[in-house]
Amino acid sequence: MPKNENNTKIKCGFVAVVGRPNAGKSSLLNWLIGEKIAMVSHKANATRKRLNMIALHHSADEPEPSQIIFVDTPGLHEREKLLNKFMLQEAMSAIGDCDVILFLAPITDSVLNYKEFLLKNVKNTPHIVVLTKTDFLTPGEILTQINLYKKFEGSYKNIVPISIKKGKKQHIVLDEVIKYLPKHPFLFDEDILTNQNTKEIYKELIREAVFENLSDEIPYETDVLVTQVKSKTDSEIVCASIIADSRSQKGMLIGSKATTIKRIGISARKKIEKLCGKKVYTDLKVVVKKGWTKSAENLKQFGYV
Ligand SMILES: Nc1nc2c(ncn2[C@@H]2O[C@H](COP(=O)(O)OP(=O)(O)OP(=O)(O)O)[C@@H](O)[C@H]2O)c(=O)[nH]1
Ligand SMILES: [Mg+2]
Repeated sequence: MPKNENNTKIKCGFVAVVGRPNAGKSSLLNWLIGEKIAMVSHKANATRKRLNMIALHHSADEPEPSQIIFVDTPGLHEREKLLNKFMLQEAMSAIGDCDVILFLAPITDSVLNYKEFLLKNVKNTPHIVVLTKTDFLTPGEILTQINLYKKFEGSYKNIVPISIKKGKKQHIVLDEVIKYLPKHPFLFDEDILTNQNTKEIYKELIREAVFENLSDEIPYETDVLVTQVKSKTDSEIVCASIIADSRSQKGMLIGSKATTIKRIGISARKKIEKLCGKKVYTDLKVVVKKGWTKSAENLKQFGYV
């Protein structure tokens, strides 16, 4: 249990990280906590479910370290499919149930997305605007973009332009977040990076491998169910089913002479090995569940409750 229950100077709280699909939310969180836990893709709508990622940070302005529980969320978007409705609901729940919000938008975006977010933040929770991917613009262009947000001054606490590709400036985001956290004992042990269970984390890494190895709609109609993780001292065996929406998608996931499924397996294995630091063996099979993205029962079975 956390050891700081009687220390009234300690800060700890939940920080929802929200923004449109592909804004760079999951990348920013992996970068902030220094470990690849959340799946990332150049394809939009990669994250489907909330994921807590926990940082312990000692800001120079604070007497004690603080515990920040970041909540990664699916991108804010509207679509008809039940899975997409679930995804939006996940993001909206995080907005409604946190102490601070990081609103992320690529620096090149129009401010329209921010205006829409303000309407969604009905509790008026303190928020910081994080303008991502600044490596795409020159310093002058960055200033011009920041100025577009200035007409909303008074709505946000601060604007932080950031690129995860340039330098190690994590403390700029972390110091800013801590200012608005409540005084509260730590909710998790100090060395924990996430409270997500192993199967869920491996699921995301295998999904990332699927996103990397297949094009078009297939990744969006695919999910992963980790059925078993056999953990030994120096190795892990990860058994998982890749769920496809049709027989033809199953064929494409497997590929000619099983080349695609082998590629997915190798890519997933490397990602999991990097995280757990052990030798990993993956055992993947493809299962067809027609219409799963529209079936409440299937969604529940795959963890989207
Ligand atoms: N050049 C550049 N690319 C970035 C930066 N941050 C993120 N990206 C890229 O942006 C793409 C989307 O990143 P994600 O972290 O998956 O975005 P997301 O907001 O979590 O997306 P969803 O989960 O789909 O909502 C990936 O290809 C990242 O590599 C950055 O600072 N600079
Ligand atoms: Mg994401």
